[in-house]
Amino acid sequence: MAEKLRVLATRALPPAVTDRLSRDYRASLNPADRVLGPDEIVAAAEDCFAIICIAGDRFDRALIERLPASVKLLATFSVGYEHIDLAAAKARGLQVSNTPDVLTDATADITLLCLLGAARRAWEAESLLRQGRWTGWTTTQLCGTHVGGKRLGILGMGRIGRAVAARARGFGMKIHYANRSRLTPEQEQGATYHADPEEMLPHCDFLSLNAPSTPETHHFLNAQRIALLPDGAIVVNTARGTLVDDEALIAALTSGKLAAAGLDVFEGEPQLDPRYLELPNGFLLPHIGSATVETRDAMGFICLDNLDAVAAGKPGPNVLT
Ligand code: 8YV
Repeated sequence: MAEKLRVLATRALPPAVTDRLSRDYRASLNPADRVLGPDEIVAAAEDCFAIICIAGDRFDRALIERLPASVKLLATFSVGYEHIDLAAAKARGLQVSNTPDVLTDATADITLLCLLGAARRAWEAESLLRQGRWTGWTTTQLCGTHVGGKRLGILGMGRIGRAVAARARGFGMKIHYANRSRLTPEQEQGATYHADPEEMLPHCDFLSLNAPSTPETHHFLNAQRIALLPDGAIVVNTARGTLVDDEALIAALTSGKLAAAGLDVFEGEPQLDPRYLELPNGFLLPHIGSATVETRDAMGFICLDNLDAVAAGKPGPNVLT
C-alpha cells in the first residue's frame, strides 16, 4: 500500500475533520493552535503535499515562493481568499481551494444577529441585567430601532448577501443592493438594484457589508460615504474589517450620525481599535460568522474533498487557480 501523503494544517481543526484527515493522510497539526510565522510554515511544510490554512494566515508571494516543491495544494478553511496571492500560486503551479456555500447560512444568520443586536441595543440591555443595574421596566427604557418596514441596503449580493436578503425579508425589510452586476429577477425577489453603491447609500436605513476584501472595497465605508447615509442609520459588517475606515465609523457612532453598528469583523483582528469597546452603540462579536459545529465541520470536509481530488490527480471541486 502506498505511503500516506503528508498534510500540514496550520491550525487545529474540528475533531471530526482531524479524524478524517488523520485516517487518510499523515497529518501534521499545529498543537499550540497559534498563528505560525512564515519560517515555521516553510519548515513544517517539508515533504507535505498540501497545506490547510485559515484566513488569518498570509500566503504572500514571498512565502509561496519559499514553500517546498512537494506542496501542490493550499486549501484555505475559509470562503475568503484575500490572504493568498493567487497569481503567485498560479505561477508556481500551486492549486488553491476555498470553502464556498457551506458557510452561507451561518454567516447570514450572524448578519441578522448583528443587525438586530445593534437595532435593539442587545449589548446595552444585557449589560444592564448582568451588572445588576436593572431596577424595573419603563416605557422608554432601552428603546431601539424597529426593523420591519425599513430599507436594508446590501453591498455585495453574492451567496451571503442573497441569504441576508432572504432573512431580512422575513423581518419585513425592503431590500436594496449594490453589486457589480444585476441579479436575475428570480434572484432579485423585488430588491432594488443600484449600479452605483454611493447612489444606494441615501436609501439605507440599514447597511450590510457583504462584499469580499479587495482593493476596490478597501475602506468602502469612509467618512464621505457615511455622510450619504440617512441620519440614524445602522451599519452591519460581517464581511471583512478592511471594508470599514474605523476612524470614520467610530466618529459617526460617537457623534450620533449613525445610531449603531453591528460588527463581527475588524481590520487587524484580533486587535481592534479600543475605542469600539467604549461605544454603547456597538454590538461587537469576535468573527464568529461561520462558527457553528455543523458549518466548521462542513468547511473542513470541503478542504479534505479538495485534498482527495488533487491527490487522485483530479481537479479539486473548489480550486480557484
Ligand atoms: C472563517 C471567514 O472561519 O470563511 C471566511 O472567509 O471569514 C470565516 O468563516 C475564518 O476566516 C477562518 O479561516
